[in-house]
Amino acid sequence: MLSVSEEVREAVERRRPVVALESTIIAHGLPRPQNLQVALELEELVRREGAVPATIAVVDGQARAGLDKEQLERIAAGEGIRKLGHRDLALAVAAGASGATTVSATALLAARAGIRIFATGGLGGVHRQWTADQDESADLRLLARTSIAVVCAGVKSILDVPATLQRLETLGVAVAGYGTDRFPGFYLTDSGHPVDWTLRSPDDVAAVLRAQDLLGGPDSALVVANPVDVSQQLDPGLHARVLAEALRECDKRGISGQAVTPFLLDYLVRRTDGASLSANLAAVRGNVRLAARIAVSWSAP
Ligand code: PSU
Ligand code: MN
Repeated sequence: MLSVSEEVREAVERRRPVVALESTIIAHGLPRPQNLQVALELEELVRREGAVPATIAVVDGQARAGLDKEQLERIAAGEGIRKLGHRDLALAVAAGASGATTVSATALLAARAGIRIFATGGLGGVHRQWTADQDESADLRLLARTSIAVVCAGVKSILDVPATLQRLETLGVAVAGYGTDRFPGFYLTDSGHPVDWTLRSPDDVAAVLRAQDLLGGPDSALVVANPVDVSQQLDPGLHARVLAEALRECDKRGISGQAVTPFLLDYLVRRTDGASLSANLAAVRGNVRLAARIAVSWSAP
């Protein structure tokens, strides 16, 4: 049911470094046509560090790890490309549909393909209106039962960050700051909340993965929270102002479910004149680079 490209399969078999990349950020998180360039650039960043990229998506009912250029173009073009969480995978496969995979679906398929390291922008989590609509991303529960290291710039700042951190704790998902004792805020270097653990090198991260395996217990993820550099973050004042506006607008228009996250991300891009996009891209690039270094360290004998 899962088609793994030859390059990725060979790398996994030989225990060479591989990094899984998600496709929702490409299809639904970034504006066209820049998103295709970004997808290609992210794969190139992984290669430059000596690892193999495995972008994950469903194309014409076939779940894939490792896309060729044509498949990547299909996903980036966005036409008829659905947003697939892990619960949607079987439905999409059975329907012969095409879709981009979120963190939850990507992590699931990556683990199935034998990939241990995954890079994205920001995780989904508990939305600010949770008490009214119970909108909590499926990302969190999936990470609670999947053995994968996910490198991210924290969780998207459009969320209720402390509630999301609490859920990660309740669900038993390991969280560590990379080079920081502050939890990153996606577009922002610091979300305003601390983390209990700090890892300082790719070798540090690989050591945690080995310890997870040796200790056993239920499969679960390691969240490596890697902050965007202060020089590249979105201005915190602008962020607060535009986000408040975006949340009001989302409410007013009655946007709900899967549409919430893409709406808010797009609103921020438009109302910050692209500044949120720059910060988002800086965060993703940094995460992809770090994930590749971790994969190199993890695969070293
Ligand atoms: N991070 C980004 N851009 C994105 C997402 C994350 O920088 O588009 C996507 C991820 O795929 C994540 C999803 O899994 O948003 C969460 O969506 P939801 O809140 O509907 O679960
Ligand atoms: Mn949601």
